Amino acid sequence: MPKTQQFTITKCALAVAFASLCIIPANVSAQDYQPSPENMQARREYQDMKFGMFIHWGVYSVLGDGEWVFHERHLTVDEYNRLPSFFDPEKFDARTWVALAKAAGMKYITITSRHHDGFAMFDSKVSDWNIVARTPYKKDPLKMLADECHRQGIKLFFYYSQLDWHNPDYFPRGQTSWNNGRPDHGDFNSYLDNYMDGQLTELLTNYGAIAGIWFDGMWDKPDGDWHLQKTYALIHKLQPAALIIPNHHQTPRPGEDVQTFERDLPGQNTAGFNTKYVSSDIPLESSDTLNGAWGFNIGDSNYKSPAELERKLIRAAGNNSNLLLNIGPYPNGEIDPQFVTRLQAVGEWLAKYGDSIYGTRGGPVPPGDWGVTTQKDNRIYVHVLNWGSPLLALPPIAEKISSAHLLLGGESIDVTQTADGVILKLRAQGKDEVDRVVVLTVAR
Ligand code: FHN
Repeated sequence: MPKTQQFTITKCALAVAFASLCIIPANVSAQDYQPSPENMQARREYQDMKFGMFIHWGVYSVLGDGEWVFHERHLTVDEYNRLPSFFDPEKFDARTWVALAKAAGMKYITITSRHHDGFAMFDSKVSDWNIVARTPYKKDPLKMLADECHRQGIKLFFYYSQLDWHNPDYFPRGQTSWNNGRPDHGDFNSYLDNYMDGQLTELLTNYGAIAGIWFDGMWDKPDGDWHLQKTYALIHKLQPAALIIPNHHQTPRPGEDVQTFERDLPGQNTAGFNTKYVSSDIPLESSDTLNGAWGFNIGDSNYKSPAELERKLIRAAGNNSNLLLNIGPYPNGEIDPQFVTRLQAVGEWLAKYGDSIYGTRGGPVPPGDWGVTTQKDNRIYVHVLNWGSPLLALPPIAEKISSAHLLLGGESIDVTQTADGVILKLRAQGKDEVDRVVVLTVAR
């Protein structure tokens, strides 16, 4: 095996991994999972936050061709091993990143701790395939980010790819495999129990309170035994409030705390990734990209406008879901100014309309082309996104409406409520008006 492929599992990491294995029986069963009170509280807080920043950033960013470049170009492991020596993000500033998320009105960040290339963007003792050991930067950006998130009051989730295109023990290979020079054998159980659980232990031990782990890549081996219940139990043991968010595109399993939908609203599958099943028990999330790419792609200028992004957020909230909006920073640590201006614009919109988004749940009226509803306490927020006529007819609302007014400015709105439905009288759409929010006060 070439030297670069040798994984240096230290005694220390093994001790941590085995300590957890001693406490968590291998046969931990799905039925054993009862979310702790801290976990239930974290789920509610998660739903209240509504809007998060997704960040795909790794050594692949150097090539400016997305996070799948290793696979897309069918590089060998030896070739890909050259990449970390070019990754030196001297402009990375955790304070600026977190401040941007805040300016955008985002309440949490979910960042790739490692993507499918298996390269740890943190100081891992489990393997030297990590940013501190292999790059000229030699520092741990996730530690800086975690400290800054704690300082600025932003929750931090770690994305973790279960799929690994680099580690020989990721064997048998999955459906995305190609011949990249790894040996034709490996120990998948060791990969899961020592390597992956060892790194998860590091992430949930060395970075303070972590809001959760966002898993991705299980779809690469849909029939594999991923030791999920053991890994989930480890996470909940280390940090009971940490939420497990699996992007496996399947019906949620016990131990999972949030159901996430990729590039779609809950229940939709226009992008071809998701199950149409929508959980009514756990919080929901929809993830999407600000342009078309996850990791930095120099050829992608397909930026969504602030109005499009605001509508995505509104539609997510109206579908009882969070929106996790992705950016792919440059390899030098800077964030594309096109991302920055758009995020700031969304933040300005939220500064005015946030009351109808944060802390809400999906409203009583089913979403439609016309718009969506959200609700909080004794208020129903009617988000009008398409103005077809001056009268908006909604299906019946069970509670008695006592008043209707515009969220912005407080102007009273004519409302008629009968057993057949609710009719709102609306002025025509204003220039550049994205969302007309009518607040219905109801008896609850
Ligand atoms: O393959 C990944 C992809 O690179 C990206 O990380 C997205 C984010 O949801 N998830 C995977 C595809 O399901």
